[in-house]
Amino acid sequence: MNHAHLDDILYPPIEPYETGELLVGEGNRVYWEQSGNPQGKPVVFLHGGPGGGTAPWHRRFFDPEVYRIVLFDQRGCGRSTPHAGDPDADLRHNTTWHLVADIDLLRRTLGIDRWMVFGGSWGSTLALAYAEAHPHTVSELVLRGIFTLRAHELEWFYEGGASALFPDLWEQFIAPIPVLERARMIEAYHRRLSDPDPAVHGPAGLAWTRWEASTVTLLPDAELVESMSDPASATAFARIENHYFLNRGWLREGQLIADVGAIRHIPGVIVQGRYDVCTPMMTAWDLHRAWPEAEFVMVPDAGHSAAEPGIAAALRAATDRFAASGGGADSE
Ligand code: STX
Repeated sequence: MNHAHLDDILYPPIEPYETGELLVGEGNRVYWEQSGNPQGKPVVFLHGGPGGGTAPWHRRFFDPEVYRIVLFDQRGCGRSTPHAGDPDADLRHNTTWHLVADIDLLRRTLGIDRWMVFGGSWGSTLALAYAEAHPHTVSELVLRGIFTLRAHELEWFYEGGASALFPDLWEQFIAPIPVLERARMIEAYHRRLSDPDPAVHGPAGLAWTRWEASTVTLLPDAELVESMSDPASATAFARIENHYFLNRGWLREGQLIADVGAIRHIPGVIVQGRYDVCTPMMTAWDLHRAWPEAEFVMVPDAGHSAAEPGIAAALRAATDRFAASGGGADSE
């Protein structure tokens, strides 16, 4: 993806000062890295998908003089192993609650008492799940493109709603699925994505992933679509997302918004693009109504991606504001 436009909005590119692998159980190794100020205010970045992985530009939302920036690739994707793109990938030990436990194990391994939790899209889902389970470890929440995995959110994107806006791309999304199976797209895709034969899971992974990559920006971003189109990462992204959505994230319907009382005391910012087609604003609005203490920032000319200029600016403003309010690794 081309991020030249972000040079005027985000912090300059930086490299990690430390990287490592966390053994989280069942043979899974989770890649993590730290950048910025080793004595700074800790923040953990939760990437999207699930299955998306982190990228170097994700470090750039945080002032490197102020923040101790922790990025990690969730189980099965990015630089974590085993990789869900492998033909015989086994996702039984990859659920929301495994990831929540992994986040807290990483926190304790790094010797951090409390950290800011920053997540967009699926990263916002995971941030809410983590914070509601471990509220005492979270100093602030910065959430973008709110997604809570309710049935109508999944139906909107995968069962026809968004086809009203992207009928041309929807045609490509449904192409690998025979007509008689199209009433239940998530299940139909699951059958193909779990097939070990690359001739079966390969085209399905590509079509699933390209549907999302082509609809997450306000205007088409060919480089984003290309960057997600290599077979291993497209398969991993599609398999992990589809597995989570088939299982409704192992959440009760509406759980993350219903349980927001556990985190309403935590300073929070909700950033949402008006023209977000992947995770439409209805969910951010429902969260805002349930959690009125959090600052709600609606960006009127943006879609879903964190790289949209208005979204990136709002996210940086949020981390800058919390940086100014202080708080090192051990402060309250
Ligand atoms: N998935 C939403 C999500 O987390 C339903 C997400 N959407 N697009 C992305 O992540 C990428 C930017 C990784 C394509």
